[in-house]
Amino acid sequence: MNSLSRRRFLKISGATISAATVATSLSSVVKGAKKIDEKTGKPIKGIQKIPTYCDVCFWKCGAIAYIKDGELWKIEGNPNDPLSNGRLCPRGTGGIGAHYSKDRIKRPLIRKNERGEEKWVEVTWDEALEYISTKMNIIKSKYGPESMALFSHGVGGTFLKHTMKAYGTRNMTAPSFAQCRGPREVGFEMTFGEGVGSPERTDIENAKCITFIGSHLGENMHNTQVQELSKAVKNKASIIVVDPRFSVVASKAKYYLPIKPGTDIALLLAWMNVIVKEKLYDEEYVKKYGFGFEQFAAEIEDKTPEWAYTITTIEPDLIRKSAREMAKNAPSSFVHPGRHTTWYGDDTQRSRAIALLNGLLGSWGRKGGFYLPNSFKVPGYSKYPAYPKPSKPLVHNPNHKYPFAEGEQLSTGIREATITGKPYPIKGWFVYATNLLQSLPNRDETIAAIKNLDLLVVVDIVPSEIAGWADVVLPEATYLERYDDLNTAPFKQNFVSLRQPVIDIPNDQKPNWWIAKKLADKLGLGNYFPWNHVEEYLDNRLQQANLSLAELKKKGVLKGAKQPIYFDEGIPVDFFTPSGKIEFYSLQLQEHGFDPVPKYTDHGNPPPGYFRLLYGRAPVHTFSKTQSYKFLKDIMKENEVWVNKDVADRLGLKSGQYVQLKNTDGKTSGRVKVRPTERIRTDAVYMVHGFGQTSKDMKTTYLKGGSDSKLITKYNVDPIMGGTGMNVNYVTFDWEA
Ligand code: MGD
Ligand code: SF4
Repeated sequence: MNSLSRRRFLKISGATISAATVATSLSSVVKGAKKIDEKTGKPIKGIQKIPTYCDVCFWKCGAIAYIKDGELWKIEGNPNDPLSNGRLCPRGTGGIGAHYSKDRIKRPLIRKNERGEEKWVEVTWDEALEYISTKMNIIKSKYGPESMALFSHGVGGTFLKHTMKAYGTRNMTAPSFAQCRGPREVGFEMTFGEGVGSPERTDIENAKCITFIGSHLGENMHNTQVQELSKAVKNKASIIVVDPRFSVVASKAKYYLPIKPGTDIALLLAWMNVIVKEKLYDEEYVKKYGFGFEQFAAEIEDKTPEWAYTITTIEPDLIRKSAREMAKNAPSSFVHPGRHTTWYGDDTQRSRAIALLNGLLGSWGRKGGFYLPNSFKVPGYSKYPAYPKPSKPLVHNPNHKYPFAEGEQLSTGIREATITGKPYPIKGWFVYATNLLQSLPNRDETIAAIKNLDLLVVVDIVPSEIAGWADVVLPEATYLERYDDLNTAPFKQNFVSLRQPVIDIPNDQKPNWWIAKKLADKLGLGNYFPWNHVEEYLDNRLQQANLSLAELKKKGVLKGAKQPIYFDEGIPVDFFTPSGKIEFYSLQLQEHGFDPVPKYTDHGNPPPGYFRLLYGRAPVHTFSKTQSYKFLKDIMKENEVWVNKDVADRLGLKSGQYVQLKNTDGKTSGRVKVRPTERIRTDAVYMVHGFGQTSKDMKTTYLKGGSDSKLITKYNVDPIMGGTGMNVNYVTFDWEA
């Protein structure tokens, strides 16, 4: 790819992506399946356009796949889809790499040697499912069905969840709560009575001022939000960015605050201090909808910018100016809630401070702030039998140790139960589309848990690191080759969209619905799948909403009538908190022994010679998922470690030189290139997550770049909801790389 086409590829515009570039590189590199005409038995001639929705991340943008002479050619945004507006992000456009990945698993595998040795025998589907069901039946009779747990990330897990519930367990989790957005959801729920949800309900396009706290939109590429952000920038919205690293969005900022890592709560308190003291908040809104404002104001009385300066290193003048800027533009001014919010272990309180600041700005329910989303009502499948009731409680949070961890289950809680055997033993893990060695902190704990299992099944498309530890690996068809459940995510505009196969399955891979159904048959639970093909399931759901699968297959997305999304448009003002108001002072937190108004906690400094390890996203990759995808791999095949230029000079580190990072527990990252830059503070280093993969069968990704996950041995657990703060590790440069 020459530099011009590469630049064009990176631009978020399906329409501008060079189809010629995509097609030429593709045909010369790898072959996928051909779409065969059932009548002639030959590849279908000409171009077919098939709508579906993307799965390269969890945003679920509507897309159109192009099939040329029977081969998957390219994928663009579906112009009718409200999430993509006809454009995919670079990862979505590179999604065809999932189908063409050279590393794909072709047939089911059963482990030959010890766990983790990655030695397999290929088996038939019948043999693999027979093996799994036999083990699951033994676990059920010895320990009870609750001793099986499901780790599942993404919509593809829907049918496996159904099988697991029919089998008798409810221990089910994803890393997207305790390792990602959990604290944010809980912090906002405690304040406004509702979480932020996904897609986030931020009205970026209509905002006059947007404040980002470590949220690096543009590198963290959530398509709709990035499109809206470019509109907001074009409309001259003020951008305020708080980040120890000069991120891409910082380059658009009117005010950039290079904060000392771990001190954001102090800054948030100081901003609120300025806004309250200078009476810049929305008095009418706070009076009408707020609870406990006086007590809140008293708590932040002494949290002046001068106080915050000594903690955050941000000049008081900059704190005041940026606070006034956000207040001046209110209520079309909001502080972005972020997404990956598990940083230091007091993350619910930081998220609550963000929510409180938004409360002062009056942005909840307002245009240019947080809208109130709608979702398309499509009932569930109508003919399922009732599930058996588990006789044991969930294992993830025994005795409500984390009192506000009740919405979703804690992945690390299930891992802990597997290690300790308490409150009861967990003996089987079914892992769907989540690479737990990359996503859970402290690998040694994950491996210790795996060693206690009688059964580990992994469903993946490639031999990922977690697959390397499995007893059975089940190869799934990619999202381009299968149906999944409908997408009716709450958004500004209600809609329903369909994922459907756009190309044939190349080998003996199977879609998740087939795996779930066949496993249920083997377990004697076939009555839980009264449909023969997933199309019947989808049609049943759609018909109940007076829609048809045939129509959705043609269009990919169907939209409902526009509905109001702001308080000003007549939406009833409801806050589902105990007081029915925005809780500036939280009695429920107080009752559980937590601070009713967030307080700043010191998170320490790196020891001499060490740096705080920060990590994040790149626009062309999703976690550890896309590193083997053609095109995406070519654009970014390894990550780099960002280090301040002065520090690099002092340490004699050269640009592009390979080093290894070592943390205070002696764990190393693998080889990673140095990127000296002025764009990061001297006390931190930064790398993109998902690289440095150690699965030997992943020929394209093996030991490419450094792994942040291997360095995350320490984590601070959030006492409110059990999230794992992972920005608490310090690293130094290991010269022997
Ligand atoms: P990935 O690491 O991308 O995400 O954590 P995960 O959900 O574990 O792993 C996805 C797995 O799914 C890969 O093995 C991939 O090959 C497989 N896969 C891809 N497509 C398919 C498919 O179609 N079918 C099946 N069956 N499998 C498929 C994400 C989680 O990680 C999240 S949400 C966050 S925000 C956290 N981020 C994060 C971080 O930034 N740094 C560190 N160190 N840890 C983190 N943990 C969290
Ligand atoms: Fe796909 Fe990008 Fe949309 Fe995610 S944001 S669903 S990767 S197009």
